[in-house]
Amino acid sequence: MEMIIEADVDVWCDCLSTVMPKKYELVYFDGRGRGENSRLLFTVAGVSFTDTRVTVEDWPKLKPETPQGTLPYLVIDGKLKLGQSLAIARYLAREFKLYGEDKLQMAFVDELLEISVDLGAQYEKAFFAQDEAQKPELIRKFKEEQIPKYFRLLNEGIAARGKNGFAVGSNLTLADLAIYNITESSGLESIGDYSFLKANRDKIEQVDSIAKYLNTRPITPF
Ligand SMILES: N[C@@H](CCC(=O)N[C@@H](CS)C(=O)NCC(=O)O)C(=O)O
Repeated sequence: MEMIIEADVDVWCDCLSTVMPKKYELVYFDGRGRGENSRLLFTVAGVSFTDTRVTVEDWPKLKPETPQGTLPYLVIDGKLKLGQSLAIARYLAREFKLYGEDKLQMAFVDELLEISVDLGAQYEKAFFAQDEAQKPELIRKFKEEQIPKYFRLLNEGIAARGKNGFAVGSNLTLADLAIYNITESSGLESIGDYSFLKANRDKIEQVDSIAKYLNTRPITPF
């Protein structure tokens, strides 16, 4: 399945067209998972991209053509393929100036991004466990132990690094999007207990381009 996601041109400046590659294609499964941070970056930047969603049936024949045998990967100008979700997200965040305003802010963005990755690893361990018999217990532990631990870390991080609801500094960055994405996957039942995290989610949902995207993106189980 392939969708061309047209940019909402009003939200981004003309100057990008002179420095940006002309064409982007993001290739991932039909889920949010490791692809969604990049889709959100395109959305916020107002940059069009082709959103290619590979089916489980088509995956074995595509796998050998991917940079590291995994998804997602990004195709730039129809030729250059970049693998690894974090490399892609960081590249796009730098290109779209969504990586913080100075080197220290960039480090803060990385700090929160890495916490979201750690939480994502715990989420995968529980929800994608191969052993079906063990799965309910792993999910229980995830909810009772991992969510409080990582939501607290994210909450404290936002309190320490952000302003006016944003995770780092006073503008939207990759950190906001990574936190938005992983908290959605982890489960939002207890988010009200974490006031900075909750305020951050609310802030991101109020961004026009994101609100529009959330209303139109495919609904997927992960
Ligand atoms: N470190 C890689 C991990 C990529 C990864 O494991 N992707 C999974 C989907 S989320 C995948 O491609 N699974 C299919 C396979 O390994 O054959 C990244 O962040 O991009």
